[in-house]
Amino acid sequence: PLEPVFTTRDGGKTVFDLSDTFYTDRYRNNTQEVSDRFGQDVEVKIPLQEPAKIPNLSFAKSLGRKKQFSLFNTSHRDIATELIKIFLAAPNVQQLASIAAYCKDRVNPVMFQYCYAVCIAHRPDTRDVDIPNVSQVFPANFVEPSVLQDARQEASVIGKAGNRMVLEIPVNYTASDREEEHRLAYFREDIGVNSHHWHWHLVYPASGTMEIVNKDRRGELFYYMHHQIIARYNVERYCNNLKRVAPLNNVRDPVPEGYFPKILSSVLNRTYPARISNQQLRDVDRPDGKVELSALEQWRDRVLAAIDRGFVENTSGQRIPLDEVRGIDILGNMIEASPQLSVNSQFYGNLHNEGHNVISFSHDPDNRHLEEFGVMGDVTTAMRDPIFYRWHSFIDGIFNKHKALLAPYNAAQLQFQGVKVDYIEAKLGVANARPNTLLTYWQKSTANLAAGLDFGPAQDENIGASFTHLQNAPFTFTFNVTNSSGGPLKGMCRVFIAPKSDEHNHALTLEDQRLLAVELDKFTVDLMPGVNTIRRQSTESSLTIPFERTFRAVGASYQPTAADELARFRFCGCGWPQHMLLPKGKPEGMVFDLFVMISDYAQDAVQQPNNLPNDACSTAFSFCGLKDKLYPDKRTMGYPFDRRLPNNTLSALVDSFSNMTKTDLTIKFSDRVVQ
Ligand code: CUO
Repeated sequence: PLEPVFTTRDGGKTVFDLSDTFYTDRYRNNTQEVSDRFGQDVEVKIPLQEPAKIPNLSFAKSLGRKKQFSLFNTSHRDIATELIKIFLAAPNVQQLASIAAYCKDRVNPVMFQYCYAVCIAHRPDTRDVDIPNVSQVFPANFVEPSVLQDARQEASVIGKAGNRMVLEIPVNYTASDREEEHRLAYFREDIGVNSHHWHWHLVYPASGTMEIVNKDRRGELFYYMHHQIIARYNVERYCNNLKRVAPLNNVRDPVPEGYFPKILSSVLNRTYPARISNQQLRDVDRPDGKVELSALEQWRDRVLAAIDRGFVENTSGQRIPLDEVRGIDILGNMIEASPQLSVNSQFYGNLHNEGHNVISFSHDPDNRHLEEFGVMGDVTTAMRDPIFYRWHSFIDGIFNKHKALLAPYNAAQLQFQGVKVDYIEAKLGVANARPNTLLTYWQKSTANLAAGLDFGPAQDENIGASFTHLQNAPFTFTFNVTNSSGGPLKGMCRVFIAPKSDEHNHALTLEDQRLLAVELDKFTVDLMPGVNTIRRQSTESSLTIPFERTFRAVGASYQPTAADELARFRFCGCGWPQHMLLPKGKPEGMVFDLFVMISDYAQDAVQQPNNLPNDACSTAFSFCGLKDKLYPDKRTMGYPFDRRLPNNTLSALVDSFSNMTKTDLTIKFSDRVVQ
């Protein structure tokens, strides 16, 4: 990828001009090539300053430019941490630009992109600088490779963007219907789902400097964001008549799920290695990392024992209780693990990360074939593989065990005196729509691949590629709420859906339902005395980001409006894609419980440490938090479904508490493609 390092939100084309000072010696004799790279029609050229100090990049030598970079690999992460420190230490943005330009072609490109994006996301003076979406910078990680070949051809043969064909990314290219797991490929291989996951790990790095790692409740959010992904995946499996995913509890068992990714690695121009069906996992012993299966088992046993005992021990032997407030956060950082935030990484190890490594190298654990890691080795691509969900179900099971050992929520923790939710509905925004019947279908959309094509067209030109993804018709929630307290109240409205029955149509217990509950939205409401009617659009969800932020939506016939441009320049990719807000449902309709609870905001409110306005990007706070602020909900994440509840059924629960209610919600899937 050779796109300019920076774009700014001023609406103009800005590049940092490398033509006078050659930070990479190879360019010195080829001024023409340098100016070609940035196109002729650049409006603003910013000459780069000399870096005050040329950074010593010898620490990055062992991760070659053609090696795959993995955030799960400890030595790779240590190298990235050094580069991030260099970027963060730059005294101002001009110096940062110079240093970044100096480093860009001298270190591993994928690591560069990651470190650069982490730095942009964390420096106060780059608040207004875009982080290019990973699916545009490294499109090879997201689409079937023959499309990229066509894209290059299209770019080189057809000069004007307007005349170029929109290329089509095929659906169903990774497997056939003989493979049951392939029914979920639309979820696992969704560009928005994968780019969200990459951005999440970028916003919440496990290692780096303390100031970027040590975020409010990051361990808890690691648990919650991945827990919700597993809940969503299991619900999606029910929609496709599959049973829940089996946790990968035993690393000695062969893994029945094979996966053949067929996407290209960004640095090697070869496809990611595949994993055959029934692969046995083995000890990894490679030049840049070793891990034994027995270590995974030992760490697992120590973590589970700590949960049973109700405390962890830090490096000086002090006991720290795994209580109902801090316990989950401690466990999240310890199991992921974050070397900086784990209470004792020597003892509790690096369970989740090393599991990714063992799985991702199962095809060549000792490097005898000189193969790189499979898709599980990188946060950009891991969610494509069925085994991601098995591994994360296992990790989620450990967290859930801790939660299950806490006392069930009691009435005082659930009720909101004086508040009664009388009525809820979700309704499509079309005339004569039936309440509580929602719709999903396929949609064909277009994304621009231009930024990620080496020697492709200039940055302002388009290579449109169309792809088919799940979509839901927009809808509106309506709630009627009575406030009989006599004065105004403020509440937090928490909206979930939960499946009512499993793949055999057996009714689920509340204990099953709470682990499968999918958060749809969370927002504050002001309740005046008397009856209140609250309306909320599905597009306002606290989980999602709009399409324009997931993809830079351009194609041959696409003319961006001012609002699109604004969205593009407010680009920020952490957030569940809006088009995946609802599970697919079934053609005949699949019935869910739509659940709403209004909790007492007096107990939910968080006193923010600063008065900074909310960052324009911070709209998907349920999964991504708020930039530079505390997580804006004091309850533990997932409340009220993160702990056991005092009733056996959801009906009994909502009957016991007036501030909750539920209704049947049907999601119908229509198997047609809307352009
Ligand atoms: Cu996000 Cu395992 O943590 O991939």
